[in-house]
Amino acid sequence: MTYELFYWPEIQGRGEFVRLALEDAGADYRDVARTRAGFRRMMRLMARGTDTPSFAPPFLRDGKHVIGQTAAILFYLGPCLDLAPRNESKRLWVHQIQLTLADMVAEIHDTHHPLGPSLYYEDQKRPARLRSDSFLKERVPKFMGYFDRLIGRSGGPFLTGRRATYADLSLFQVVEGLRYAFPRHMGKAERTVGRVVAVRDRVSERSGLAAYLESDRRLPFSTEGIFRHYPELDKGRG
Ligand SMILES: N[C@@H](CCC(=O)N[C@@H](CS)C(=O)NCC(=O)O)C(=O)O
Repeated sequence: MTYELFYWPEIQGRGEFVRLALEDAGADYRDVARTRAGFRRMMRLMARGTDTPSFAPPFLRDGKHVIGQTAAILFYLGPCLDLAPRNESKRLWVHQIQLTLADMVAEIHDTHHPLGPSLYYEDQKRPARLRSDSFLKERVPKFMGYFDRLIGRSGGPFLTGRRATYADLSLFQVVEGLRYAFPRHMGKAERTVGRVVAVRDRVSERSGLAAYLESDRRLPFSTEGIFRHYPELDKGRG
């Protein structure tokens, strides 16, 4: 059965967290909305046409299941793709970590849109500077320090131990996105979270992912996505 992934066609966005898991596992999947007809189907499915309509993409269809919310999709896919532990409490632990990553992703979005998605970045530049400043100074070390400690207490090399899970792939994506958005700041901030950087490096070398990252299926980061590079927001503080 081919998985169907529904996400906006021109950005990595939150769809990328799901895509990384599918690509890592070499799963058979289609990025449905990358064709015009598929895009229309995505909009129809959100409006009606399923008993479990999503508020926003990404969502995934696997046979009779239509699942929205990035963390819920990964919770479902994890065992199927061998990217989650079999043991229930360990699986819930990975889910908890993924939800914390989702919290961080929401804060990353708010660095450039602190007043909400209805206004353009250009209309909220000043609040965005204030928000980015405190995000870089306080929240990056708090989140990254937390993930770094988890790797330490698991015995490593990954977040929950010897085997990589979808949460490690998501941590990779967060580091990549932050490097794109805040290159000056991250150059310094990464020095104190060596275990997180090591997870990022290990994940990038996994065979399925390395091939994907080189392919044209991996869309570039841009100032349309969640991670945006605006030089004026990147303070270069470590
Ligand atoms: N909590 C959801 C958030 C989904 C979400 O915000 N999707 C964005 C794109 S990344 C969107 O299309 N939002 C439209 C909206 O909020 O109106 C998840 O993690 O999947």
